[in-house]
Amino acid sequence: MRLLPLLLLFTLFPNRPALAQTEPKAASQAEKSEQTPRRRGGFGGPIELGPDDKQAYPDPPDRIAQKRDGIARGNLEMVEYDSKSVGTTRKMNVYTPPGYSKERRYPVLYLLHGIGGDETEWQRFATPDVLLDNLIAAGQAVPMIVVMPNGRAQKNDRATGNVFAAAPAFAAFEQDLLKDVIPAVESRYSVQADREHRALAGLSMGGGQSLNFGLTHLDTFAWIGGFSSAPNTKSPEELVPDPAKAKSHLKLLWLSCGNKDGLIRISQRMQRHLKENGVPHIWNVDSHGHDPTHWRNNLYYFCQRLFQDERAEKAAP
Ligand code: FER
Repeated sequence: MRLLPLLLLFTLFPNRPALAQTEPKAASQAEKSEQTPRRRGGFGGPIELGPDDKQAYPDPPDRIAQKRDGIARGNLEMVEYDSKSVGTTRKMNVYTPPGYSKERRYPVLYLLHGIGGDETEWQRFATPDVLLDNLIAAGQAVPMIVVMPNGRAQKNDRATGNVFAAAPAFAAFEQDLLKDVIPAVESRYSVQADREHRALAGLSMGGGQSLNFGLTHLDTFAWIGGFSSAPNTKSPEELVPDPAKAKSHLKLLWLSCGNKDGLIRISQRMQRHLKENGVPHIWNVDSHGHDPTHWRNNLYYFCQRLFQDERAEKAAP
């Protein structure tokens, strides 16, 4: 029965198309320490927490996403590019940092949305422009360009109807990203066009894409992040077949998931593989679900590590 898998998905994910769970209240420290190791996920499947599944970075205050007075602001623009791989003109939302100038070259973060989203989703969920304006003003992130493309590489790339039916287009985006998006960005903006200045991260479906494309293109990306990565994530053995290569090439590999997110087993498997094979990574399990606050908070901390070496690292709660 071809319908059965779809029916199953609708049962597992009743709140499509956004697929973000309603925001649970952040758990207090006391609630966190009373966590039972196993509970119902409600989204995706049962959740079993192990000893490594801990919060690495505290929940930041909401003011991280509030516009501050008296600081320089970057710019957001929706730009179009011709995609040879899809055969259409496509859109991407691009943030350039405060004082962006052609006299300088900037590193670039490519940021990928979830299955129910499009090129506007990250901005709606997490205001990366505000997070970065605030971090850059405080000296806690380096000025960078953030590119938010549409990860559904098909002619009709709107998130309408059965969003799960577009899963193959999320896989096809690999070609669009490598052959169309990145060249378009590098010809239009003043960028540092090498692996050490290119990052790839995403949420859910986009987290799976980031791990799939990033870990198999270590010559293109040195900084990779998967937040609440979805079941489109390939197996850890396929993505990290050569741990020594991953270790020598990666500047940062960030995995995160909420401990109320029924997709956590995907990230847990990857984390275990990395640990068993000695590949350094960040594993941040907070007390959120499959929701925008988790994505915002992890983007916030991820950006503070990006394009900086360990010595320059400063964590800002
Ligand atoms: C799935 C469950 C969730 C899946 C994708 C998702 C491709 C994506 C969720 C999201 O992006 O929020 O089985 O299969």
